[in-house]
Amino acid sequence: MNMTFRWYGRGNDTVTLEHIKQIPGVKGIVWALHNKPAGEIWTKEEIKDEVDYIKSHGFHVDVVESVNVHESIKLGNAERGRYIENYKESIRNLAEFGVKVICYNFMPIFDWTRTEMFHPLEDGSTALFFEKAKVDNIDPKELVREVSEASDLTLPGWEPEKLDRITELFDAYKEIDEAKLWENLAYFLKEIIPVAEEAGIQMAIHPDDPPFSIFGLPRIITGAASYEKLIEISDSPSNAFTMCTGSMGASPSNNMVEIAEKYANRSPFAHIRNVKIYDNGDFTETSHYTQDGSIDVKGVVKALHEQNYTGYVRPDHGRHIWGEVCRPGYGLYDRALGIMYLLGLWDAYETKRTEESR
Ligand code: DNO
Repeated sequence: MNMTFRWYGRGNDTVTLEHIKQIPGVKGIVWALHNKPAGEIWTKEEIKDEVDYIKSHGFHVDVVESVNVHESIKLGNAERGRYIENYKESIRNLAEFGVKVICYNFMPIFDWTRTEMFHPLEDGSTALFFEKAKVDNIDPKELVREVSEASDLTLPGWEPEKLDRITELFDAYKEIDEAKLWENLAYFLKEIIPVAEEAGIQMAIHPDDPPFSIFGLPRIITGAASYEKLIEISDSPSNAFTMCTGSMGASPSNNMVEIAEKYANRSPFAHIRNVKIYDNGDFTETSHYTQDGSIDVKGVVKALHEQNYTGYVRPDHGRHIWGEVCRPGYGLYDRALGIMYLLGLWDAYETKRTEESR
């Protein structure tokens, strides 16, 4: 387990690399050029500047999250060719600076979606929250406005220009059902996987969050069956997964321990966090501690340990605790606690193995 921490970059994050340095066990920074619009080439100069800064703090830069996929590629429209070429160029450029894993997703229009950024928990902290009935009944534009106002930030994937184009985007997706979206993903993978292979990079697709359709838009990376389909498209080691226990696990039909047992070897990157799911389909994020949520986090770590998992791991969304003012889900404190829990579990399984082999 190679422990990492996601960071949003200089001037774009309340957390600094100096802070992260003080969390035990963190080896690498999960980074990105966060101001880069989807579809544009990540130039060598820009990459070098960020990589040098991160490395000067003693961290590796092996994992990028995300190189976002332009909407034209997901829609499979006439402009996709140009954006796919740009994407290939970014892959090659990142490889030159030692990047090993690129996380990306294939969710139409929205990235992860929540209805509340600062939902109060019983312990006095706040956390991200998903209210199913609200998403089922609200105009997406309204939700985006509400959430951005509450957090001073747009939803991920929600660049302001997208908001202006929302009607147009939704119209374009009227033609796209799940089968068509799979076709467009397969087309994209057939183009980029050979480039990734040559560059020594693993493309690790992130599951849809939440892992079911919202606003009538298709969502296809939702569980083990999606993984089987992806392997069918290409069983190259470069066609890989980001295992995200909180995203995929937000659907009670996904047993994340079984998924970890079966797919860890195809997942060079893992996001480990907990969510508490309610019977009505709502869910709230919680601490990483197994007992606080619905995901068997300790079972997942056990499954990884049993397979001698050497992939990159990061804690994921944390609660907002001790009055921290931060990006929703991406504060320092609760994610640091998450790391200590994950490392503690790992050490305990390690000790157990050593004792058993005596
Ligand atoms: C949420 C994240 C996602 C993830 C992208 C990957 O916090 O896990 O936004 O970075 O979906 O492309």
